[in-house]
Amino acid sequence: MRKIELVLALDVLEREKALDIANDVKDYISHIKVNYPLVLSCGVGIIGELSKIKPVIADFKIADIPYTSEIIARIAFENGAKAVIVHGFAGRETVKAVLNVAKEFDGEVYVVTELTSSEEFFKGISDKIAKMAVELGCHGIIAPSTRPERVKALKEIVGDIKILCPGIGAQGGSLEVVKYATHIIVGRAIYNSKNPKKSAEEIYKKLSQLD
Ligand code: O7E
Repeated sequence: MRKIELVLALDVLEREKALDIANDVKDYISHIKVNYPLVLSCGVGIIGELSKIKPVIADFKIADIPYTSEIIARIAFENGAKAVIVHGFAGRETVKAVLNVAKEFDGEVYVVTELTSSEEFFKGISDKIAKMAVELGCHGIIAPSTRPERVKALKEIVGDIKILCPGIGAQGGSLEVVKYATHIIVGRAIYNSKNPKKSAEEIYKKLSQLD
């Protein structure tokens, strides 16, 4: 049976709260995704602290020139990240630069194809981004659960690399994407819940049943 993992998007601002929630839900998640809100509030050292609980995906949405992108990726990996997220639209050279750093740390690189919130400037582009991710040997893509038909199409392009789908819960994404995804990324539906552990458990169980 195919197992779909739950990734916690930990977009809270306080260190204590982040660590408490991560500890609380750790039995139900495979990774913690750390984004700018937490790192800009607590400092990059939070990646190392959370890594002691679960592997961390550093979601710095890297989208710069190769030189700068490499530095950003290096900071993430040096602080204990297991994977980084890069924007595919930044181009092949940027993705290659990030992959080179990842190799040094035995880390992974996930490429954003199109955003859950808007496809305005991604139409016709995201398929090319997905192809590039596979050609370069990236480990996964980020694809929108808000548009399951797009996740299906992207899956046909990328085959067996990881597909991480944000948008379930607060953004109204569809669990239909479990047919194609390897990971579901959930933030507010867990960390804003009155009982994050219970909410994470419910989503985890739902994923197991849908498998
Ligand atoms: O809506 P939530 O609270 O469940 O959180 C979703 C998380 O996934 C949040 O950290 C957001 O930045 C991220 N995300 C999207 O919501 N949509 C996307 O298209 C892509 C991401 C993401 O993780 O990819 C990195 C760019």
